[in-house]
Amino acid sequence: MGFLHGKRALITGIASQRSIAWGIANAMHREGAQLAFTYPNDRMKDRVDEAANTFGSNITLPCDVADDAQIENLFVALAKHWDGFDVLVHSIGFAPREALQGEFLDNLTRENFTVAHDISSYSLAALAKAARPMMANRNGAILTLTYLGAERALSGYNVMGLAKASLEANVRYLAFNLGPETTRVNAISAGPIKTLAAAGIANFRKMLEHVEEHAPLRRSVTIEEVGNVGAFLCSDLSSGITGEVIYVDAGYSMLG
Ligand code: 0WD
Repeated sequence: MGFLHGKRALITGIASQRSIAWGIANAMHREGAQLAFTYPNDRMKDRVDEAANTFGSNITLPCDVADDAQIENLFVALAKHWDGFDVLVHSIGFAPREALQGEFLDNLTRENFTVAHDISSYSLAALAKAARPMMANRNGAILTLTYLGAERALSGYNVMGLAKASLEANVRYLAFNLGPETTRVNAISAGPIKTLAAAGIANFRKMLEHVEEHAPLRRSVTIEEVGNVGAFLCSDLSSGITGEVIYVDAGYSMLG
């Protein structure tokens, strides 16, 4: 029996089979969790329906996290399938493409800053708040994805680094707030992986090559490796861990 047997998990952020959320869904499915999925717009619906099908689920629900009404409706709709659930995976990040070109100040605007923080950080707390009545007192877990650019100035990551720093603080405040009702909140800081989101970062190829040359394991990581740690962090095996950022990066972050 898998270590997530009996758990119900809502997974956001599947955009393709290369998505980190795909790796997490795959590991959670293997470990026995029942899954439900969100898609951000009609264009993505078929792809997410297909993913759900792969993982033995027929629950796919719309949710663009830029829209308060869609966040609220998501849990009204989910409640028609499940009376409660145990795991929320937030695998969502976005900044306007031009903000990830050039140096930090080149394309910095109030609008770019706001959008990056809204979609990449605020959405975690907004989803956690709306999910709260369905997740409380079940030894549940919330998981998000962050990147080393939150704590180091990395060329090209620009305003996304600020948004990820906010996201990591968000993890700590949520963990503090939700701990008394037995919900844990953690982040995985993943090494660079070639996904659709990564394609928007001008320097991405260079970042990947640098990691492959210098990380202790002399390679980057896979969505399977991130998925396995995600499944662990959302299971009762990690019941003593909350408010943490766990690195799945082939050891890169500890280099001087
Ligand atoms: O190297 C990488 N790929 C890393 C990614 C290293 C470390 C962290 N991460 C983070 C990302 O910043 C993000 O938070 O992992 C998370 C997942 O990213 P991913 O798997 O690399 O990228 P992708 O497959 O593109 O999934 C991100 C998805 C969106 O995909 P697209 O490509 O359509 O932007 O985030 C979702 C969407 O599915 N998303 C939204 N979902 C709901 N509402 C929204 C939105 N407004 N915007 C984006």
